[in-house]
Amino acid sequence: MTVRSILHYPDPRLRKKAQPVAVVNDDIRALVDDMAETMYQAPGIGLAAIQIDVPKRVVVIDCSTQRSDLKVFINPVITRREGTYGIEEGCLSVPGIFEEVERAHTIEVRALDRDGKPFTLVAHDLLAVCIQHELDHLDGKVFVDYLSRLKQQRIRKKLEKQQRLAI
Ligand code: GNR
Ligand code: NI
Repeated sequence: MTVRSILHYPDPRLRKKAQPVAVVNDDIRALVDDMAETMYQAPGIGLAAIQIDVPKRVVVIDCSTQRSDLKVFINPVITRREGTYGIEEGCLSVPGIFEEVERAHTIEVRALDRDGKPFTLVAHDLLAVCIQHELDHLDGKVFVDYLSRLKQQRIRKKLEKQQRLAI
């Protein structure tokens, strides 16, 4: 298992549309393990493969306070959305920025697990928000895309400056 480096907004690689996984094999399980280690080390409550520059439809999430409930979603699809809900979101690819985004309160998601077995999950609240946030990443979308142009511009300038100073 390896901690991988996370791409930062506005890196154009975060804009790629991730491709479906054809077969859940040992290579995919190794990717899942690296993603989990990267997420826990960050620390974050979710990570999409695109954030470590792997444009595949793979997501890991652990919203539990004990950090002991790893959920793996391969080729996830949201099949039902109900209600509205919003919390201040953050993103490991947009460090230091927290803004509320409107999401569905309850969702039903279908995906494959790390053994390639299909499952359906109904999620509410934080877990539902996290799943929607991660599925956006798979389509090249970042939570700041929901904010005003002015806020997006400020965030881009701030992060570009941080990245210049970090080199
Ligand atoms: O660690 C994370 N926290 C978070 C908080 C509120 C809403 C969504 C998230 S996901 C984020 C990790 C991340 O960037 N996943 O893509
Ligand atoms: Ni994110």
